[in-house]
Amino acid sequence: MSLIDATHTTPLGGPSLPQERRLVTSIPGPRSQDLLDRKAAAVPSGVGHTVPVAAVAAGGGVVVDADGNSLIDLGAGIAVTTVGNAHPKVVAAVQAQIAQFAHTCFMIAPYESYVAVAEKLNELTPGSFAKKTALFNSGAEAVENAIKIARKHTGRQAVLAFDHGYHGRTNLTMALTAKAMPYKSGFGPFAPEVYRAAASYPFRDGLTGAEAAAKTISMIEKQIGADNLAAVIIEPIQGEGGFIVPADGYLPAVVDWCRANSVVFIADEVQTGFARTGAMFASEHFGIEPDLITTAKGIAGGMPLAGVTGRAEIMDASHTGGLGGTYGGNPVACAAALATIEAYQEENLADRAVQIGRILVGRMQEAATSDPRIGEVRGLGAMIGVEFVDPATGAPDAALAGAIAKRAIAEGVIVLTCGTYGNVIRFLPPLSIDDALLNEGLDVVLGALAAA
Ligand code: PLZ
Repeated sequence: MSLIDATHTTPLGGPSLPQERRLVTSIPGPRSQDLLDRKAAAVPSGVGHTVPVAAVAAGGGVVVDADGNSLIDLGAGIAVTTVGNAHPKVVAAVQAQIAQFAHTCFMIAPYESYVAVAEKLNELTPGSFAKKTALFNSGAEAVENAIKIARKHTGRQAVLAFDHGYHGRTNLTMALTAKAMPYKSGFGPFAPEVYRAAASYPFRDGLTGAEAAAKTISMIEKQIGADNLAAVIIEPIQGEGGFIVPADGYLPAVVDWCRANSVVFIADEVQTGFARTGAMFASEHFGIEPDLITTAKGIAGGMPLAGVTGRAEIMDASHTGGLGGTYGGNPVACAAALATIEAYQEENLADRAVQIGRILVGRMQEAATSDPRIGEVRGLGAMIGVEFVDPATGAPDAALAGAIAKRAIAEGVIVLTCGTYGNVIRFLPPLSIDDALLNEGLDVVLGALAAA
C-alpha cells in the first residue's frame, strides 16, 4: 500500500475540496500508520508531529489524509496557510515561476519578484518613514538578521528578549527563546549578550501596561545599561508562549523608551503578521511603529520565505555583502508571496479574520461562563488562545489542554496547544475556512472539553 496510489485517487487541494469533516477510519488510519512507521525509521525522533496522519491534500478549511479522512484545520500549519492551502492564485503563480526559472541566487543575478515583495512589505508594514526589506528563508533566519542589522547600526551588542518569547531554533534564536523544553534543553551553549525581562501578561501579572513597562525599563537600565543595548525584540502577541496579549500601553511605552535611548525596537511578527490578527500586522492594533519587523509564515501561502523590513537608515547599516544567503528570496517563493499578498487584499482577509475571531471568542467565552477551568479567552482576530487552569488555584492545567487537543484530533479537528506552561489551546484557522466548518470544529473542541 503506497501513498502514491492514494494521491492518485485524492482530489487536488484548494478551496474546491469538499468542506467537510469526514472520518472513514480511526486516526491514524492504515495508510497514515504506514507513513508514521516509515517516519519513525527514517526521521530522527527529535522531529515530532502533532497530528498522526499522512497529509495528501488541503484547502479551504480541511486537511485530507491518505486514508480519505477529512480533518477540520484550526491550525493552518502554525499560522502559515492563512490565505488557504493551495490557494488557486498561489498555485498559478508558483507554477508559472517554476517554469520560467527556479533560482539564480538574488546575490548573483537579481530578479524583479524579490524587489516587488520588498516594495510591498515596505508599503504595507506600519511606519510612515522610508523603509527597506531583505528576504530570507525562515522566521528564525529573519530574526537572526534583524539582530545582525541592529548590532551593526548601533555598534552595541546586547539584545533584550522576554519571558514567554519564541524566536526560533537556530543558536541565536534559541538564546532569544524563553522555554527550555523542548526548544533549548541540552542544545547549549547559547549565543551571548542575550538578556531576558518580564513583559506584560495581564492574566498572570495583574499589572497595567504602564506598570509592566516600568518594570521592563528598570530591568534594562539596572541590569543591561541602555548604552549597551542594541535591540529589544518582542512578539506583539506572544505566540508559542501562550497567545499573550500585552496590557494597553505596554508596547508603546517600551517603543518610546527605545526611541529615546537609540535602541532598535524589533517586532517579531512571524506569527502575528499578514491579516491574522484582523490587521495586516499586529503592531497596528497597539499603535506602534517598530524600527524593524520580522515576517515569515503567512507571507507566501506556504512557500518558505521570510523578511526583515524597517527603517531604511537602519537596514542600510550593513556593508555590501553582509546580508544574504543562497536561497533567501527565492523566485518561486517571491511569486507565491506576491500572489498571497494580493489575495489578502482582494479577499479582505483581515476583515474575515475579525469575523472568525468573533465566532471563536463568542463560543469560547460562552463556554467560560459555565466552566471555570477556562481561565481566560484572549487574542485578536483569528489568533485566539484559551488558557486552562485549575479553578481552585489558578494553576496552569496542561493536562487538560493536552487532553482536549488529543481528543479533538482523534475526532477529526486539528487543534494546537501552546504556552510556557503548555496549558493554552490556540486557534489559528486558515482565513479561507467557512463559518459552518469553523463552528463544527468548535463543537468538537467544546465536546472534548466537556468530556475531559
Ligand atoms: N518567531 C514569533 O512564532 C515560529 C515554531 C514551531 P521559523 N513559530 C512556530 C516549532 O516548534 O518549531 C516562529 C514564531 C516567531 C520566529 C519563529 C521561527 O520561525 O520559520 O520556524 O524559523
